[in-house]
Amino acid sequence: MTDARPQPIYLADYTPPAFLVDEVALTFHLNPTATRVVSHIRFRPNPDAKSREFFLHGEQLTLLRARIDGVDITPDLVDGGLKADVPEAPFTFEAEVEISPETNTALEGLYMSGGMYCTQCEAEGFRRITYYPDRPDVMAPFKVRIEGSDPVLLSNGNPIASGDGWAEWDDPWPKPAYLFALVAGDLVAREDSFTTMTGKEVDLKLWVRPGDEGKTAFGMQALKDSMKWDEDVYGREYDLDIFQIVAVSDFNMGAMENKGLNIFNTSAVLASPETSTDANFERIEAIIAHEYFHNWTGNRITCRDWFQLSLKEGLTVFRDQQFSGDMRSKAVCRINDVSALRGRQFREDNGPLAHQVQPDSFVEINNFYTATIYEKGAELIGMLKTLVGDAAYDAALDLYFQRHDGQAATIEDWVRVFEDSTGRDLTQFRRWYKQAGTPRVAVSEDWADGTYRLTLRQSTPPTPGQDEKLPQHIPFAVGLLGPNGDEVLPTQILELTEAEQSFAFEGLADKPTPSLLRHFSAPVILERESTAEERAFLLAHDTDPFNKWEAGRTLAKDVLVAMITGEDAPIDAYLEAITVMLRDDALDPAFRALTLGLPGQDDLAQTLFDAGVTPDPQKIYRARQTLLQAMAEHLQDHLPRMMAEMDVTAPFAPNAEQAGKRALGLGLMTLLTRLDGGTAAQALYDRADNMTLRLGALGALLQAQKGDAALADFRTRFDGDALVMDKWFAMQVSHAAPDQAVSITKALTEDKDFNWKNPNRFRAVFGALMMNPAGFHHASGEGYAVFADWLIKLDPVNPQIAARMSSAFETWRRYDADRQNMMKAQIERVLATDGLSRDSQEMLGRILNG
Ligand code: B3K
Ligand code: ZN
Repeated sequence: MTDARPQPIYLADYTPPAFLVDEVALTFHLNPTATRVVSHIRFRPNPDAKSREFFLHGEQLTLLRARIDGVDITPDLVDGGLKADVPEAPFTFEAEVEISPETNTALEGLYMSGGMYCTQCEAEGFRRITYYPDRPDVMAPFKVRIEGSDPVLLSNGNPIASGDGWAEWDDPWPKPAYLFALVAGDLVAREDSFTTMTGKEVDLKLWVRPGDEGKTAFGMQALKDSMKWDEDVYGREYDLDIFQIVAVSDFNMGAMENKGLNIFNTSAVLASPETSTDANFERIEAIIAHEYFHNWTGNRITCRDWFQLSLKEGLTVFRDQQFSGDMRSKAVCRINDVSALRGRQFREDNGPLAHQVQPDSFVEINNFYTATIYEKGAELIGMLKTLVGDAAYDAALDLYFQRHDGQAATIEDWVRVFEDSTGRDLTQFRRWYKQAGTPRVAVSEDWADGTYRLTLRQSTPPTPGQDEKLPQHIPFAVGLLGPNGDEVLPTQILELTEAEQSFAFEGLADKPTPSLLRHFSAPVILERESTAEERAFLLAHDTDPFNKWEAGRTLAKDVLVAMITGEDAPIDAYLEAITVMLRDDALDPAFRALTLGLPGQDDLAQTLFDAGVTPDPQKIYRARQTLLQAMAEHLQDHLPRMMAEMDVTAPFAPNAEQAGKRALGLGLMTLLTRLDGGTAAQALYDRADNMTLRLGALGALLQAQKGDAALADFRTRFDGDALVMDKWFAMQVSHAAPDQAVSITKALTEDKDFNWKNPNRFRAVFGALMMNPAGFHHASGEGYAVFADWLIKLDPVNPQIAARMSSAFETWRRYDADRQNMMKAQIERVLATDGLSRDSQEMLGRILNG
């Protein structure tokens, strides 16, 4: 199954398809181990093609017969597909192949999940279903007939006809094969409908296994909200008679935007107060929106090739972030988005896996569904909007939809739309797509004669394969505050285009305090010396909510870094500032809850590394513990009253307002657990009637090493509910003390319910180990060894997940020589595994050599 030496594919080698497809008709005869797929494909030579070679992708297929224009042929079966001699004029290619969904553990192509058939074709899974030009620039309408014994038989588009044991579907919108979907199983639907902006009635169906019906109401509402929002904000109307979502237990990622038939990981759609946390509800709402929004940004306008992936993903993430901001609190959403960006994308961009938003080459495209393509891609859209302004952004999007509807487009097309509609030259802005790495912006300032001068210097460190970096076009939002905290200059967007540039603000009475990079207006790292007093001042007075939070975060970081490096830590200033902020009833509880959270261990490790200090994971862990203890003691007298105000036991509703109160209440309770030995947390656990409180209380108890009784209760209570049991697995590892994380991980892998072939369960345990840096990086090296053991075990079963999880090792060069050697040895051990997948070879090779 593996190439000895995986060969990269280059963007520069793109050539148009030799043949285009006008029509596809597929018939599926479903059978777990011997499904037959009969295809009729109408081809026509592409007038723009450079070659006339007829090649169809195909992998793991047994070809039973093939015909051209009704005449049997014997095609040339070659590596990765087939070749055949074909006429110069339009022709019909027919084939019958056999595939085995039941033994397909990679969960790509047609596979089975708990007895139900489902598909995942992005990026290159369709070639495991039948022979086809499996590339996104070949778009065609599909007709599908499904024959099988399951009661529910679904595919893309509109239902045409059905009878006992069969159903036919017609998708009139030309689509690339990666958007194909088929589902068959014993399913039940929550049904609803949506009337579009032009009065068309769309049937909505959310399909789940019998027994899960009670977890579908929230998802359906999120879908309707998304449909309405896309009409109101982007003028985008839905375009089929029916829109369906299916929940599947075994799924490699969150969800997939197949035309008219979205397939979702159960974790990304099923929700109920008893089984889902507020964070789950929020994520579900965002993913449903994301997949729905793809109908226009991804499906109607798709990508020419996979190097353009961010064209659909960056834009669609940006749109789902806008949606969440509108549905919830804009400020809190922005802070969460930036935290996720820094946690995952900055980590990627500053390590061996750094790559461009538009890469020049890849070995396995599945390895490029990354935080850089998605989240940095979304930041690029946000920067464009900031640079051109809201109205010009709307006009550009209108032009984009008008100009490229029905096309397989490129990132260049996208940027050109902005140039054409605004008249701006975006030559330099294009660098954001082609230059990897996180730019640093160093700030210096000068104050004289009523003029405040800000000097910004930008530089981007080298990344693998890209040593030279040029200045980026950075929208840099700035506001100025006077000595009494009033804003003397409201937000202005400075455009930083040179390596170094100065900006003067004249006519000021006093030296101002700058509020820099407001709203996090560009994905850069700001470098500026500051004092605890200035940070506390901004935390108290900044009118930009993002920077208000940022002031608290940087102050906490200064404190922690000083504690770790043995310098004077401004702990008191931090405790004072945070107390004032936490007690400020005028502030949204969700915002206060975020401010209560300390910078994570990985974030601190990167910060230390950037400052030339080798991070010690145990010291980082201890510093955080010490500061949390100090916070608990400092806030001691206020905790009961503040917690009572949050009224966490009010009847549950999954809205942002209540979620914010629960977040703050639980944050405070977790501090209280450090003082009361867990009494309050146990009481809350015992009376909790929703998962947010139950899990929050459990987490607090685990942290205090008092979680045994609650853990046992949790298991009994939710035995058999896979999604909740994922939490049971994850919590034990993520909250384990550093010395115990590995032994707990090992014990859990022996548990009868450790169904490791299920991606959610595997991630629950090993994703949690990644999230416990002090445990993973334990000096014994056992965290590395157990991780590598399981990558080796998973790789032949599900290479996509194995490759993705191997990023646990991406920060290996940050650490001391012992840890580096231990990690390197484990990476090499995995790489030396016989038959290692192309996916894992590429990832681990880049991690090792990048
Ligand atoms: N487009 C899919 C991701 C497919 C991943 C393939 N390895 C989900 C999304 O971004 O909406
Ligand atoms: Zn997407």
